[in-house]
Amino acid sequence: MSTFSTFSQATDLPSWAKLQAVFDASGKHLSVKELFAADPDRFTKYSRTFTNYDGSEILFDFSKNIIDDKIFELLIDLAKDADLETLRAAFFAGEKINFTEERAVYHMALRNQSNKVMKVDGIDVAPEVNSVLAHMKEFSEEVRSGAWKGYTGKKIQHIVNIGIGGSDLGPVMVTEALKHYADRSLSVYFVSNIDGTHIAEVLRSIDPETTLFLVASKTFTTAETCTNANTAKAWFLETAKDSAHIAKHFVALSTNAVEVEKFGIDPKNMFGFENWVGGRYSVWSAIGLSVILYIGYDNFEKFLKGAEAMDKHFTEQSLEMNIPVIGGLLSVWYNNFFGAQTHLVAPFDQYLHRFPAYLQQLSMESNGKSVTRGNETVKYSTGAILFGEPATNSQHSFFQLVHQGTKLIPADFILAAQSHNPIEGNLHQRMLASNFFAQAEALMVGKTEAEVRAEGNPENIVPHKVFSGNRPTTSILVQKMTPATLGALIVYYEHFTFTEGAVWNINSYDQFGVELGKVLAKSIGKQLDDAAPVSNHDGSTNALINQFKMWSA
Ligand code: G6Q
Repeated sequence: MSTFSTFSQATDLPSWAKLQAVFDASGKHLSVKELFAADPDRFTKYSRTFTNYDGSEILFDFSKNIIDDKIFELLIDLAKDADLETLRAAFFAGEKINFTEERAVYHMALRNQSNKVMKVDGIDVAPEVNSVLAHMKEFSEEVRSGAWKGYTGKKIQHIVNIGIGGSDLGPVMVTEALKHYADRSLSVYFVSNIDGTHIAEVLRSIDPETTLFLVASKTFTTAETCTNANTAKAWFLETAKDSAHIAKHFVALSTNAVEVEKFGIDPKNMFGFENWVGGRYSVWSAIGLSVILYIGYDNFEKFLKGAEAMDKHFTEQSLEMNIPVIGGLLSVWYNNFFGAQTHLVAPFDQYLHRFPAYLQQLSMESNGKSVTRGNETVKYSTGAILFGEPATNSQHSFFQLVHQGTKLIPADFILAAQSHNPIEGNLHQRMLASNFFAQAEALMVGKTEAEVRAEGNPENIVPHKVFSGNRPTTSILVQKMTPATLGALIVYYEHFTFTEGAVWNINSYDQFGVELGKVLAKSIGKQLDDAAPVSNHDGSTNALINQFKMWSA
């Protein structure tokens, strides 16, 4: 067993067996509507308010979930039985809880705005974090003010982040989410896909004289990023000619100084971080440079402070009051007892349109695991399939299945009370908000046969218009989607994911699953260099490759 595992299978935990018994006896038949009718305090009992460092608040309403007092108590026991608090202490002490890669998981040190001593391998990492932040501040101020000039003396207008996975999804999501705070004279672009279309389309919109490329790669060896960065460099040099000009137009966000230098980027234009920052947790690091350039350093600092406040909440609050712990435990409840396969996150916020995509990586790369921390195959279901789209758009597409399908789909709805764009006398915002409330209510309350009949529907139509209801939602109401709020919200989901992983007894911090396909792609890539037919794969793969060779010739 790894040092961080004190049990084998989550199903062996005493509270798991108790939860199973309660589920079988009554849990699966609980009606949230009836629980509300019976308990006027239900909302108060199951909602929690998070107070951010700036005094702003976020309301997490868990009361529409299928739980009662007994289940809530047993879920908390489950966290205790799984030794969540011990693992959390190791996590925040910089211990190597990512034991398969022998790494600490210490992105919390990147948002250590209160400047605590935070050690990895006995060394305080705070000074290094602060020095990179100071470098990013100085650099971003130069670029934003126009003091930093392109090779022909012009101010930078276009920022292109070249990176993939964790070196892309965070920056894309945050720049979109906080666009309200952006310097609109700058445009940001993100190139991630190896599909040449991605970079080709971006290059069509920019000008080499006024473009700054950020090559974002922790390892600086990722095939997609290296290929895209080389394409960008070749495109730039077509106009700029002299490779000395690269210094003004390419910077690197990486841990690999050797490869950065080989690429031709001056090490003083490199913003570093350490291997205790996992890719999907790296938006808080140098990987966030595009965010800083776009919204300014002060706003980024607020983003970090909001994140730090949620870390503080997570480490200091009792399990019963701990918002990410409750969220994660409810996810286990649905996943493992109700057999739910999915987790829907629907932001009622257009600025958050990439938030579900970001959370998909956070959740599914972290908890898409089937081996315990004790190296055994898990005997239960782990990571949920996370999906989502902003509402109200999603209501007009897949919400049908959420309301009337055969599957239980636990959902999170997110709304900011104050819109950044209160246009038409705030009409849009009121309509948006009314949908936020209505969807959660409708999913819980449903519509009975009697109600459908009373509406005068013909008898053969009645069953089609019935809504079973009792479909669980968590409503997250923020005051305004500020940098501080977004920081806290992301960290809510980070520690939600940690909680699930702690109970499932899996290592949430490695990602070997993405390796196999990468290795195969490399060897097949070589076979695509010529027209000779291949025969060393399975029948389907051989036929597909050979057809591709014929059609692409
Ligand atoms: C995230 C993953 C992965 C990673 C990308 C990019 O946790 O490790 O998504 O971020 O593969 O890696 P590089 O930053 O090294 O290019």
